[in-house]
Amino acid sequence: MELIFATHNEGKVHEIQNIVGDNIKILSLTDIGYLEEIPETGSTFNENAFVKANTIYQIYRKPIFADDSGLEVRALNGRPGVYSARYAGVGLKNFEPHIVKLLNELNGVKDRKARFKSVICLIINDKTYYFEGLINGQIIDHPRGNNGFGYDPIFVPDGYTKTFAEMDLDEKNKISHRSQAIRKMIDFIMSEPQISE
Ligand code: ITT
Repeated sequence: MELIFATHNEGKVHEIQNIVGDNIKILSLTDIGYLEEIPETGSTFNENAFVKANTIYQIYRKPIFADDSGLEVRALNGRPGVYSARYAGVGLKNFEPHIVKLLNELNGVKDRKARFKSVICLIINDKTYYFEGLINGQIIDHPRGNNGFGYDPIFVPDGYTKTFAEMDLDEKNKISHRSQAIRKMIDFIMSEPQISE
């Protein structure tokens, strides 16, 4: 089956295609020729995931999902949270300023606890479903690693010594917030014969 993934983030597409394998063909917004940004007007991951999925569903009326995700830092009361992609400014060409801003805010702060959260909103046959994933970890002082995207170079998941950006895709996908949410979505789709046809 084909599923449209309402995202412009190629890092997300790459991760998710690796998880779902050949059974499901993932089409990104670029693949379907939708080049506009979808304004994220919500104040929660659920609301923004719905806005992205529903905007595209209303146009194409085909099975579609969207991911809204972000990094919640305990010492910052959960920031950047839903603002993770726009933390140091909107539409920046590279990600470094967001990381620099976060490390500056945590300068001298002992509590480095943080978590990544992903909420996936799936719309099929006019019905809406949500799937969630979470991973706890620590923010380190200096970026390490070149893989992944976003805040991966400064996040070390609990129980590991590597950052997400030092892991290869398979390692990150075994444990990440997004892979947990996606696996729940795939299990759901496969358990509903009328959907998975
Ligand atoms: P779309 O809305 O087009 O999907 P986006 O990058 O704007 O792409 P979000 O609004 O969901 O996506 O913002 C999520 C941000 O949180 C993302 O840009 C990263 O900065 C961060 N993030 C989420 N998951 C991450 C991960 O697995 N590794 C590193 N950073 C991540």
